[in-house]
Amino acid sequence: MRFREPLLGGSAAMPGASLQRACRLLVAVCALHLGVTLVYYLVGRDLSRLPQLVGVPTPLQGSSNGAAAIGQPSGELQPRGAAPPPPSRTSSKPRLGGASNPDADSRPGPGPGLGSNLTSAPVPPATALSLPACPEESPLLVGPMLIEFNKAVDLKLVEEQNPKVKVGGRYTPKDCVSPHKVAIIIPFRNRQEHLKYWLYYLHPVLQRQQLDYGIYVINQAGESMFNRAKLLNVGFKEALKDYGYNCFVFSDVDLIPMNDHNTYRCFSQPRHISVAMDKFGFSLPYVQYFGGVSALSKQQFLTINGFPNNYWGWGGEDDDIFNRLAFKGMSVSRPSAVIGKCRMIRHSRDKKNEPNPQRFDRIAHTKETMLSDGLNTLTYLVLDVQRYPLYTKITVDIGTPS
Ligand code: UDH
Ligand code: NGS
Repeated sequence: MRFREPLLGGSAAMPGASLQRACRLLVAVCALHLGVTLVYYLVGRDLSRLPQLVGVPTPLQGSSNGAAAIGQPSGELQPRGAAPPPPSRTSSKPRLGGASNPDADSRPGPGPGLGSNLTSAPVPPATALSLPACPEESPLLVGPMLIEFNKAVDLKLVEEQNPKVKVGGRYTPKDCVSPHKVAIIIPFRNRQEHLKYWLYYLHPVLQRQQLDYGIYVINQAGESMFNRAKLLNVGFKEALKDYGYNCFVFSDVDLIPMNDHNTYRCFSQPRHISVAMDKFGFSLPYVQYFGGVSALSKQQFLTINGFPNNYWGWGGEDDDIFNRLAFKGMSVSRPSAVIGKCRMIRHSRDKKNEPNPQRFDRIAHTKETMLSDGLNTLTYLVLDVQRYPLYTKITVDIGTPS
């Protein structure tokens, strides 16, 4: 009571005036609080959304999965076990690709007559704006997986088991924006049975890894000597005509990872993925080994002028790639031998892929040849593009040994 009178002043005579005054004060304080809250909300909202709006990727470098020195796999052990689930089309006609044909390279989307269900913007802008970035490590991973090749794969079933995979073998996570826009390039000829296993095992893994990916099977036309590295160069160029991929995983068709923590994405240094193959007793055959499955960012690939085009037949091209990386001052990033375990589908040697007698001489000269043999001299003719439900198959004439 004592304090009320001075506070009320001249209006002390009005009944309930002190209550009125107190209410006004309360309203003012509330308004101020609301205003401050609003400002904080707006500022906070902008900050958290900026990276998604402009598609700022999580930096490829500095990951916990990151670089290990060549031949010194980084430790990233992950326990637990789970088996993955077990295991059609559109087309086009010849066009030139490669350095000799700038037209083909500037194709913004699939060419005339191509099954062109793929778009260059798989995430509609409105959706992309409201999605958070995918976490650094996917929460969907299960760890070790049982891999076996004793049951035939039915691709129709694989399609049904992977309903979120779009035509051409494209997938984009629905609930988050992945910074890893990965084109997976598979060199190929007459290995359909192996491809079926690959699709059956890899699609679920790649989705759990929350990658924004597409599958490209680069099929060498004709009967001449096989050329793995040149097919991979073709895959790089052709995939970029579909979408803004920033990462390229080059995978043999017969290699399956045994642990989904072995992420098929790029790192600050070129990544060797198949580091512990069953056929080598789950370890590297030699420290410079870079064969099987590897991943290079677009920039890493461009820095080494792509892969060599002139390794016809088996062997040496992966060593040449390793040399290119070394000459450009890069190191190789690897998962641990536990995470990097993988199985190879056993098979006999393919016809027209006999050991290349020139390979030792070639790898001795990578330093000079890498400047004049690679992406800048790549020529080929695309004969056909098929967009199957689970992969894009590009049939290509890459010529014959010169
Ligand atoms: N490839 C084909 N078709 C071929 C040759 C190679 O698709 O005719 C592809 C396929 O993706 C394969 C990759 O190129 O996984 C590498 O082929 P490679 O022959 O260099 O390697 P791979 O590990 O075989 O398949 C090594 C020789 C096997 C000898 C086995 C003797 N028991
Ligand atoms: C090396 C080859 C590599 C090949 C590796 C593993 O000797 O191209 O063996 O081959 N290098 C040379 O021949 C110069 S594998 O056992 O997987 O067939 O990748």
